[in-house]
Amino acid sequence: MLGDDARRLEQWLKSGMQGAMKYMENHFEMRVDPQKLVPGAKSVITLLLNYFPSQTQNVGTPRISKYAYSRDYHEVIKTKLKSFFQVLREKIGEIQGRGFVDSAPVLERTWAQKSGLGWIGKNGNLITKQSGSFFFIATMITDIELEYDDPFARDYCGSCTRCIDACPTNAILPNKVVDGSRCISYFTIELKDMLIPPQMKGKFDNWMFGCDVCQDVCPWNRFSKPTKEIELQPLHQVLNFTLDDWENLSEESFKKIFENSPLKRAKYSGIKRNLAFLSTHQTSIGSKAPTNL
Ligand code: B12
Ligand code: SF4
Ligand code: SF4
Repeated sequence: MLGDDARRLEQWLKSGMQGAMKYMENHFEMRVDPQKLVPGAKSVITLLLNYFPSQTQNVGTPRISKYAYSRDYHEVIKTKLKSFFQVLREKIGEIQGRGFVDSAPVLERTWAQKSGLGWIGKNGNLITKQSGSFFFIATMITDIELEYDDPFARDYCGSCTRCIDACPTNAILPNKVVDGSRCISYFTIELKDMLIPPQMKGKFDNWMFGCDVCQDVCPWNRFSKPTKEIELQPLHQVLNFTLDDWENLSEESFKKIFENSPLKRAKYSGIKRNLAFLSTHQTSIGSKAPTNL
């Protein structure tokens, strides 16, 4: 059962920082108590998978967050979790439990910090000293007792405020609170069937799907190394599509090319909306400086 983290989540929800992500309001009890999600749970195991790509998109094209360069990580990680369970069963004997990545009511960053893997940065992300923050978090909740690691006690952000200063929409608030309803990732991916509010005009810095600004500026990400995971290699369309390619992409081709990609979460209509928002509200596509029309 989580104490402080439960209160932080409650406060976040009360302030409406989930915006239209109504799923964040569901299953509060499960989210703060793994025993409610997996009856008989005794341990939480946290795993990280690096997704930092070896190549980046061409400059000047609509920008995609690095986590979405490859095929969908949910599928890649679910397969890995199944094999890990198999290995554990062979080594330890019959164990029960479930593995999760991203979509279940689990406070994944909290458990990663409690498992001793890293600290929560001012940008809200879990950061490790060895490799920064460009990794996915997966969580296994099991009925076995283990020798538990100590929580990660230190915070290596110090007096740095680079992420706060660089966030194009001022979504990063004091005390490591990120207002989800102001984040470009929310507007470009999670906001379904709705227009992006006009107050955001000129602020997206050419991001079409997700946003990496608060991680790109983080000094700890100097230590990021390209992932060796073959399943997470970038799709060549993500790297090479020009603005014209995106604008002329048909729904049929979108569905075919991005069938197994995170981009399908925004749907064709979402990508088109984002492109239209960028072209109407940016003076120069691809420029790094925020443009205000
Ligand atoms: C909803 C969600 C979003 C929303 C809202 C973001 C948010 N701030 O919550 C949106 C769509 C905006 C989003 C964006 C992104 N997301 Co997201 N998202 C989630 C999701 C599904 C739930 C997060 C959640 O519970 N939020 C509620 C808030 C209250 O919880 P929290 O931010 O996790 O904070 C908790 C802890 O950090 C802790 N905490 C907070 N402050 C402090 C302070 C101290 C001192 C301590 C000890 C603890 C602590 O308490 C909080 C809980 O009460 C998780 C998956 C999951 N099930 O956990 C992925 C997840 C957090 N997202 C992830 C990623 C990669 C991203 C993006 C980088 C994607 C992108 N490039 O566009 C951005 C980053 C934006 C940012 N700076 O946070 C990864 C994070 C990996 C990492 N290294 O941390 C996750 C874990 C998915 C995964 N399985 O890999 N996301
Ligand atoms: S992902 Fe982008 S918009 Fe969201 S908090 Fe980070 S810098 Fe701000
Ligand atoms: S940019 Fe600076 S303040 Fe922000 S998470 Fe990284 S180290 Fe912490």
